Amino acid sequence: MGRVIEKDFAMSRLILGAAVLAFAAACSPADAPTPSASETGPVLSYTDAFIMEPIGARDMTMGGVTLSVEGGDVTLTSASSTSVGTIELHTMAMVEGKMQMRQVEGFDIADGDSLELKRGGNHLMMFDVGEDVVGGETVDITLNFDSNGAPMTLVVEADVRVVGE
Ligand SMILES: [Cu+2]
Repeated sequence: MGRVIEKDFAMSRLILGAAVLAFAAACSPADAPTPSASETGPVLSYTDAFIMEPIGARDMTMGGVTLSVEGGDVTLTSASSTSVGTIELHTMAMVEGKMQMRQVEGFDIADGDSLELKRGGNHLMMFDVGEDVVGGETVDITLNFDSNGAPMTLVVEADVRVVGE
């Protein structure tokens, strides 16, 4: 008895599957079926990548980016750029009325969540900034992640911004 029901269920799934396929084909013939998250692992995306142009003769500055992840948890562990000597991951918090920055080992991003690195909050701290980091230019930053023990990288194109603009 149970087997019969199972078979009927499988059959209706098959018909439904065929209908969905036909519909998808009619809508976007060129699109391949989207692989499930378990096949691809986490997928990272970003917006608002930026670096502040260093002020005056300074060679240090900060940058930021908004990162989102779908399909798994990741940890941002480090960042680098050919235009910057060293990039550290920093938090910023009020301590006894003063803004205080602290270097951290990483920033966790849970599946479906996003991480905002920005001015006045968690940020990318940059030392030995190159002379090509000037307003209006773009600079590539490579972000390194750990995803359940597996390394992942994401290269973001950061706009160089000028303070006050
Ligand atoms: Cu900092």
